[in-house]
Amino acid sequence: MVNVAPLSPTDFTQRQAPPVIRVLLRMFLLVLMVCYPGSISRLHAQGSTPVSIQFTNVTSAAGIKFVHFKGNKGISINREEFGPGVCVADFDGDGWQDIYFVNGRDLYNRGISARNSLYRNNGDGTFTDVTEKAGVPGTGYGLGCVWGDYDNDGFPDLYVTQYGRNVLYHNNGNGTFTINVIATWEESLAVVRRANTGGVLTLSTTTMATVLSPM
Ligand SMILES: [Ca+2]
Ligand SMILES: [Ca+2]
Repeated sequence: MVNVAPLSPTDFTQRQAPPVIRVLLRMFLLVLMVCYPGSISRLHAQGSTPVSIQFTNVTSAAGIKFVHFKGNKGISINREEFGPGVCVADFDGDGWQDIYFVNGRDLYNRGISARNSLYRNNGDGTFTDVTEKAGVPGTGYGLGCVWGDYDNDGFPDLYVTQYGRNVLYHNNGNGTFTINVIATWEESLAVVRRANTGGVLTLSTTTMATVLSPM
């Protein structure tokens, strides 16, 4: 939906009114300018009032219950302060964007359970946690994520950067994923692009770049 800003009086004379009306309005505005200096600028100010945009927190109403666990023990270290990643894509091709949240882990053996979450967009303003069915809980302390269809099968695949080892999930196209690659370096950022690679998707992270060939 496009918001249309209100027209100022001079905008109206230039774009909307019929020719005869435009001439009359211009004459009227000319009289105003001569007889009442400053009146035109005041009319402009009244006609260009910015549109107020407000947001409402609908996280709970949308069914999203994900809470990030940074896993610190006492004072946080860098890894725990980097913050979680989130990435959005229509993983099941139904036309609605779905959300993947990356979570931390308990690295101090306290028995605290935490996993990443994939929320499928139901198309009615709500989401359903399909992580278990999809098989994408992550395999370690998560930092970032990115979607990209590296094998050109029409379904976006998921790459998760983690402390320890990264993981690449292949989208099977039926709502489930299969682990394809577990990289050996931890990264905090991943970028997928398809430029100057002959159609092959290139995955770049903060400290390395890997070309992923179609399966
Ligand atoms: Ca979808
Ligand atoms: Ca794919």
